[in-house]
Amino acid sequence: MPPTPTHCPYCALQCGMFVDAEAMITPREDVPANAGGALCQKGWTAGELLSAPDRVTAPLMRAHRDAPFERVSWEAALDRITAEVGRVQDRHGRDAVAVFGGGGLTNEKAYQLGKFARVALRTANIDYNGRFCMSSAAAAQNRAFGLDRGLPVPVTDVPEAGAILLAGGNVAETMPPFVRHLAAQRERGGRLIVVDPRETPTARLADLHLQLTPGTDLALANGLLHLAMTEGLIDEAYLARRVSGLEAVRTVVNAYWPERVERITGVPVPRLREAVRLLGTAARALILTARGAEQHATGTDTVTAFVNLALGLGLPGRPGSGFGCLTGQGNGQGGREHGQKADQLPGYRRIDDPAARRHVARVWGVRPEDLPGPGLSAAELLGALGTEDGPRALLVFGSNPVVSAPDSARVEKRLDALEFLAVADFVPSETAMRADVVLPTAQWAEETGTVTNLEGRVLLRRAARPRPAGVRDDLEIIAALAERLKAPGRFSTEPSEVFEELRAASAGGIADYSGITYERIVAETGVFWPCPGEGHPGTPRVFLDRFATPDGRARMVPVEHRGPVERPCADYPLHLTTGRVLAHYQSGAQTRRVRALVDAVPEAFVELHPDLAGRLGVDDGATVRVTSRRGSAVAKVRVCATIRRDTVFMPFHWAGAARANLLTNPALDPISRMPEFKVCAVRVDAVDQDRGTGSRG
Ligand SMILES: Nc1nc2c(c(=O)[nH]1)N[C@H]1C(S)=C(S)[C@@H](COP(=O)(O)OP(=O)(O)OC[C@H]3O[C@@H](n4cnc5c(=O)[nH]c(N)nc54)[C@H](O)[C@@H]3O)O[C@H]1N2
Ligand SMILES: Nc1nc2c(c(=O)[nH]1)N[C@H]1C(S)=C(S)[C@@H](COP(=O)(O)OP(=O)(O)OC[C@H]3O[C@@H](n4cnc5c(=O)[nH]c(N)nc54)[C@H](O)[C@@H]3O)O[C@H]1N2
Ligand code: SF4
Ligand SMILES: [Mo]
Repeated sequence: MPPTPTHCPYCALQCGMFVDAEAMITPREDVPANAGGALCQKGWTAGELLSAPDRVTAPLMRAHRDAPFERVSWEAALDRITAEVGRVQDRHGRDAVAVFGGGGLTNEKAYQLGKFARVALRTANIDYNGRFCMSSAAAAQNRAFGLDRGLPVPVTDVPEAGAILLAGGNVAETMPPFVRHLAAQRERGGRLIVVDPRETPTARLADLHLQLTPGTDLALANGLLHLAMTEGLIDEAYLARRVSGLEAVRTVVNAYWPERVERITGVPVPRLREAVRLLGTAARALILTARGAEQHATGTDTVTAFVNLALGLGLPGRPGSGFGCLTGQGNGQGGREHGQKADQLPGYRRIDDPAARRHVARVWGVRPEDLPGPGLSAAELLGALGTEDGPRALLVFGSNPVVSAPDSARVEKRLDALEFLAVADFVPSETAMRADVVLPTAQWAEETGTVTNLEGRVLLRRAARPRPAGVRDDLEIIAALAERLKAPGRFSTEPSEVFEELRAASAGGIADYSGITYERIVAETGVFWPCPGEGHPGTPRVFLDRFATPDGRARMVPVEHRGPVERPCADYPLHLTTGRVLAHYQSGAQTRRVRALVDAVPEAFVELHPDLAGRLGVDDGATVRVTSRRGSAVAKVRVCATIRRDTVFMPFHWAGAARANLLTNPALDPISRMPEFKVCAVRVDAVDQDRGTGSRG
């Protein structure tokens, strides 16, 4: 059998790859995202997880949380879930059963899960881990442009940009093949500006590194717009024609003079000037944000400040230019469009919009008045589990919040307070191991479905291998539960049939997929949404003629710097920021089971500046305890001069006592409901291995 062309199971770049019958992986060269056939180490080794020794291959069940799991039949597991759902809903109402999804699910699964929650469970409470991901960028783009797509242009436009500003993204580790597009840009004389408190491998590629204090991006962006205005780099004609709200923004950014911005951000004035000059004089320029700028309690306003800068320079809607966000998960884009969000119906429709409810109810064969309203957002949903008014039962598909949610010790308590927890996963994740029932699901190479990558390009993943005996895929699980719950309408287990229904449900919505077919995706190597008809070419570049707002103009919104919720103080004198390393993915549930990746980075660590390490009297490899107002985590020291003296960094890929999320602040952005993953106040104590005590810093 020839190898099957498909895409990577991990990040939003969705590199093209071939998978053969032995699960060997080789790169495809026809997919623009990884043109030339690059893959990162995670992609190359993705096949190993298919035969992970501890892969779940039979449903697991236990009578109560302290009992050991037993392997049971699918009938027994599904019957138990149905009975528990019925019992909880009879006693506490429909919303007492909640669903938690993931941005790694294909479009078909995300769509079906949203439909299942609204039609089979009839609960308002479904949300997903994308709230922890790019939701602030989504909220800011919706507010400014009326539409939220990761990149406004295909990756093939990236090399054409004269200047790129990347705020809070470390693509050299999080999307390594993307660096090729940046390298091509450099070769053509383009310049790269990176905004990051750490001198990351990405920052080292840049012409200009703005090494700001964590949580000060908003002031930086306002300061850059201030300079663009005072230095005559503003595109007045474009603003007059295409944008509203300039005057209010001008008033606010007036107060962000360079010296003040240097004081807030720690970035020297000459660097601010250089950044604005590069951006403002390039014929084509891109301003991009990623999690570093977005995962803050002021994330939506921070991204808005960068959008304002882009609009001031006249970039959005100009060929090869614009504002964009680098989405994160494999289907981070599509996963947020088709209804697994608490406030949303398929096609990026609002669940509180009567016309949207009528349209989707018709496709689903139910009455609009039978659809629930908006439910709790991810962090609030997790926080309410097992409380008096909160959900009493939870079904999880595609997330591992015990490791990845903020203040995760509290999340463990909330999960343990549930009357019932079921998790569908292919590995015994930390969250699955707290459940009453675990349902073994198929993996990416064993099933077919579409994903929408960071460019807004809809791609087809194809089954390349049979799944192990005993395993079902998510669509089969959802269909079997829907049938037991006597749900109206149809829950197909055929991905292509689910996609046909998704096309109809999304038709006329913002994320309109009605013109996209599996055949077209294959023939055209992906189709860009919006694509409102089979004769429509798709939309590789957005906003060329108008923005997706009612009057077609983009909206500038004035925003003020407020800074992080927690500032360093006497007890917690350092900033903690968190993020990723190349070898591991997210909660680590997948990559901590791949040998080469474990060998590459075997355990959690905390980056300390040499001065700080010296003050603490710790060397590279020593063990330290990092403590915030929420709790403590223990990790090995990595001494590096690439981090600011006032900041420490921990990746969040490890479980147990090494969890960065034991420390993080669950404070939420008021608009996107994004937690403040990227900054909280901590202290670091050297752990004397013998006595468990040590010095403080
Ligand atoms: N190897 C790997 N790749 C991944 C993933 C993974 O887990 N591992 N996950 C995927 C997913 S879901 C996502 S969302 C993306 C995330 O991709 P990125 O956003 O690139 O990843 P992060 O490491 O979370 O954050 C990026 C940078 O933000 C910086 N930062 C921290 N605080 C601040 C701040 O206040 N301001 C600014 N400007 N920068 C700050 C950090 O130092 C870090 O270098 O990666 C995707 N790709
Ligand atoms: N401190 C800190 N915390 C963070 C972040 C940070 O930067 N700092 N980043 C946040 C971000 S951006 C994200 S996206 C989240 C991600 O965090 P999580 O939501 O925990 O993401 P994963 O680790 O990818 O978890 C996915 C789980 O679902 C399983 N899975 C994968 N695919 C499927 C599927 O198709 N079906 C089913 N049923 N299961 C599947 C995997 O085996 C795994 O156990 O973490 C957030 N947490
Ligand atoms: S960059 Fe992302 S999509 Fe590409 S191989 Fe690595 S993890 Fe997979
Ligand atoms: Mo993410």
